[in-house]
Amino acid sequence: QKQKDWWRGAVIYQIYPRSFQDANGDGIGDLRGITDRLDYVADLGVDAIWLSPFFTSPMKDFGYDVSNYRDVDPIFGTLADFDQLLEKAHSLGLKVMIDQVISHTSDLHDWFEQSRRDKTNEKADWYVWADAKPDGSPPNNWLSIFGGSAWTWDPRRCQYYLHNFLASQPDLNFHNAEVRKALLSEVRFWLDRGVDGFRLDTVNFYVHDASLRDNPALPKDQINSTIAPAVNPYNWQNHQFDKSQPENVDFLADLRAVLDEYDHITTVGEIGDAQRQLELMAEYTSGGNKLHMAYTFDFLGGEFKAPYFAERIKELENIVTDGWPCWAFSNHDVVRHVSRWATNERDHKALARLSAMLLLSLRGSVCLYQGEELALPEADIAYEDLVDPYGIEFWPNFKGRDGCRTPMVWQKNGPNAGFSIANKTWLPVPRAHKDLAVDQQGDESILRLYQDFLRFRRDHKALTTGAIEKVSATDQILSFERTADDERLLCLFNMSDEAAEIALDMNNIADSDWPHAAERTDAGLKLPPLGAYIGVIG
Ligand code: TEU
Ligand code: CA
Repeated sequence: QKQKDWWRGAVIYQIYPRSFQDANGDGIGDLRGITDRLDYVADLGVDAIWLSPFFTSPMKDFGYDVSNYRDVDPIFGTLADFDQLLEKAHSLGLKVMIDQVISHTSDLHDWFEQSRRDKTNEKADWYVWADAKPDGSPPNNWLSIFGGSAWTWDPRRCQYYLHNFLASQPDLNFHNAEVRKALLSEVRFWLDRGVDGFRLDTVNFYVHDASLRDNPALPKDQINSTIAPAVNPYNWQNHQFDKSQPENVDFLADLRAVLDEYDHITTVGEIGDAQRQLELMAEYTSGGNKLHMAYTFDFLGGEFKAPYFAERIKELENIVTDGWPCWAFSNHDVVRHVSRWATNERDHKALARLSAMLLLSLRGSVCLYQGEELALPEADIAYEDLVDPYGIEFWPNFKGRDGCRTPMVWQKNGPNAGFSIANKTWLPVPRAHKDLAVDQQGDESILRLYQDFLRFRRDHKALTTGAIEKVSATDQILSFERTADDERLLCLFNMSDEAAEIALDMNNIADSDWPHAAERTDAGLKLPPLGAYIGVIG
C-alpha cells in the first residue's frame, strides 16, 4: 500500500535539463550531466525527480514543442543515456517522472507535416483545422497565450489551424479517436522503459469546443493574472470554449486505464485556467480513476500574505474534497518566488527560509524547482540575451521566462559556476548567483534548511499525508493544524516583515524539535519577522 501510494505527500524535484549540468561542454545541459548530479538530488532528501522535456524538438519553446515523442533530442543525448539516468535514479531510491506534452506537437512532427498537406490525407483531421471567415479572418476570437490569434493560416491547405501557444505548436484534435489512441501508445513507450510517472503539460487544454464558439470577454473586475500577465490580452477573455471542455475527463480516464496496467505509476497535471482551476482540479483528481494529482497557479503567482494564503487553502479544501493537490512556489514558467515575493524591507534569506517551511507544510505533494533550495533570485536578463519567445513578444512589460531558467550554480569559482566548460552557455550564469552556489552553502544555509526540513517532514506523517485543519489568518500570521493518527501539529507562519503576536492558549502545546525563534508571552506566542513555529498539540 505504502509503495503504491508513494506519490501522496511526495516531494518532487523539477529538473530543467538545459540548465542543470552540461556534460559534453556545448553550453547546454544534458542527460549525462543530470545523471552525474543525481547524488546531490538524493542527498537533498526528495522522493522523485520530474524532468522537463528532453524529446526530439526544434526547441522553439525549448522542448515543449515535441517532434518525436519516442526519442531523445541529440542536444540532450540518447535513449541509452536516458536508460542510464533511470537506472542510477532508481539505485538511489529516486522515482523518475517525465513531462508529456501531448496537447500539441511541434509543427515539425510527422503527424502535422502530413496533416497540413491537404484536406483528405489520413491525418487531415488530427489537428484543429477550420476555414477562414468570409472576410478571410480567423474562424473565431480565440487567442494564443504567447500573443496574437490562436489561429495561423496555412497557405497550402488553405485553412487555419489552432495553436494555444506558438504557431509552431499546432493543437492536436482530441475529438479524433485515432489521435487519442496514438497518444496513449506514445505514453506506453515510456512506461515500458520504466518511468514512474508523468507531469502532464497543459492537461486542461486537450479538448476544445468542437463548434468553435467565441470566448466571451471577461468583466474587468474578474481579470485574474495568475495564468498570463496582465498585459496579455489572453488574460482578458473568459476561456469558456478554447479549453477545459467536459470531454477532457474521458481522455484522462482512458489514460489512467493504461497507467493502471503498470505498477505504482503517478501523474501530476498542470491546470492553467484562471476562472475554474480548483473545480478542474477536483474533477480531474477525484474518484481514483483519472489524474493522481494536479497543480494550479495559485501560489505560482499571488501574494505572499497570510490572508491570501488562508483563502486559497480554504477554497481548495472546500472544493477538492476527494483529490490530491501538488503545490509549487517556483517552476520554469514563473519568476522565482524569492524575487516575486520580495519587498524592499524583506530579508531575502528569511523569506527563502519561511517559504520553504510553508510550502513543505501544506497538504499535498510538493514540486521544488532546481535552484530554489539555494534561494536563487530571478536573474536579470538583458534584451540581447533573451531567448524565450514569450518574453520577446511582450517585452518589456513581461520579460518572459529566461530569468528562472539560467544554469544551476555548483561551484562559486568553477567555469560557469561548475555548470559547463563551454565559452558561452545558452543563457548566462548570473554573477549574483555565484555566491549562492552549492559549494558556498554551509551549516546555516538555505540548502541545509531544505535538507533538514525535508527530513523533519518525512518523520511526521501529519505533514506528509495528514489532514489540514483550522486554517486561519491574521493580517500577519497564517495558522493551521496538520493531523494524522494521534499526532496534531500547530503550524504558524509570520508572513510579514514585523514581529507579530498571536493570542493562543499555549498550555497544552509543546515545542516540536524543529528549531524556532518564537517567544511565549502571556497572551500566546510572538513570532519574529518572517518567523515560523511548529508545535505539538496535546
Ligand atoms: O505551460 C502552460 C502555461 O499555462 C504557461 O504558458 C504559463 O501560462 C506561462 O508560462 C506563465 O508564465 C506549459 C509549460 O509549462 C510551458 O513551459 C510551455 O511553454 C507551455 O505549456 C506550452 O507547452
Ligand atoms: Ca551539453
